[in-house]
Amino acid sequence: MKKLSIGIVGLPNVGKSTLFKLLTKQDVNIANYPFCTIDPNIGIVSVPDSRLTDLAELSESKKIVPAIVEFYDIAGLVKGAASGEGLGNQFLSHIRETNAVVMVLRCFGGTEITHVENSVDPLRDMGIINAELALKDLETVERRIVSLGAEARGGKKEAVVALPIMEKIKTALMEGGSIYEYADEPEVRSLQLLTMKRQICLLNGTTDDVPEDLKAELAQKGIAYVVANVSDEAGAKDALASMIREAYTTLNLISFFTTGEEETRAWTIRRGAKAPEAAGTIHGDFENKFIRAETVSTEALLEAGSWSQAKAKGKMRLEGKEYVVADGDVMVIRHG
Ligand SMILES: Nc1nc2c(ncn2[C@@H]2O[C@H](COP(=O)(O)OP(=O)(O)OP(=O)(O)O)[C@@H](O)[C@H]2O)c(=O)[nH]1
Ligand SMILES: [Mg+2]
Repeated sequence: MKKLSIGIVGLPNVGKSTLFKLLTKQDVNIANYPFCTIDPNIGIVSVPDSRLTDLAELSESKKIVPAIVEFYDIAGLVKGAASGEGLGNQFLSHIRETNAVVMVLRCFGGTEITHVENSVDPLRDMGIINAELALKDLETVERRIVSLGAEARGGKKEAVVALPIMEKIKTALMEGGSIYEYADEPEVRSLQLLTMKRQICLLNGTTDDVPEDLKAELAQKGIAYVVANVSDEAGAKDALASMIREAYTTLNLISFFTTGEEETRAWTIRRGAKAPEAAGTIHGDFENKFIRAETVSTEALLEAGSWSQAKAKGKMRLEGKEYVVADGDVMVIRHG
């Protein structure tokens, strides 16, 4: 995976752009005005990882290249967006290609910041957002059913197979059910459905602002969440770092490192990836030409104090094509 990308969704005026600005330090349009964001803002955030600084120090690297996450800040969704309320739902296509969704829910109280539903109720808001995401998916699936129908009548075998699956997804979406179980169908994957993306909730407010019913629902659904008052820059910093880590965990991603005098660098791969696939993220050619990788855990390398010491102490392993890369592995790829 070259980079992880995350779409920020939520009702208008709940703090999406404030979060985005905090994450990316970009000067975007923030205002106490619903629909302040119209064009999507895209920001690149580096993944905080103290192992990088430690490794760079050991290697006396000239630079550090962290893993990055791309955040998409889009307009707010309202109830009825699918039928044209607010700004409609066209802008949701901007987050079609993201790997995950951060849903911002307003938990902070007060009346000075306008709430489009006129009251603070994050559990209700979560329902509104999920329903609108499902309606957007329904549009996509219905369009696909029409084209698959034509292909099936024309005798295309894949279409005949895909059609009933698509019908089942349509039913599940209409009934507000989960469609995760269809995630591995190739035909489904290519549609990049919004409700199939992993979600993380950003509860905007203080711990005391978070209602019990919301916590219970999130626990029941197994959705990871982070509580942060995004308008308090200093206070939210740690929470945002843990949000990015949460995204890694939720998406089953890990980092491996390369380190040398030139640079110390983090690479993002899916958990379970084997050494050649990891090599392929560094350079496309390395995957096929992979021979072996000298591998040592960050911990062991730091403890040894240098490459030569790690080797001398037998901490360095020569791993082949079947090696499953572990989080924090430091690797030197040998290729043909
Ligand atoms: N009191 C309080 N105000 C906040 C908090 N987070 C954001 N705000 C304010 O809420 C208003 C809206 O924030 P934005 O970040 O622009 O909201 P948005 O979700 O991007 O809104 P749209 O782009 O219109 O969908 C701004 O005036 C923020 O300063 C918070 O945690 N507490
Ligand atoms: Mg905004």
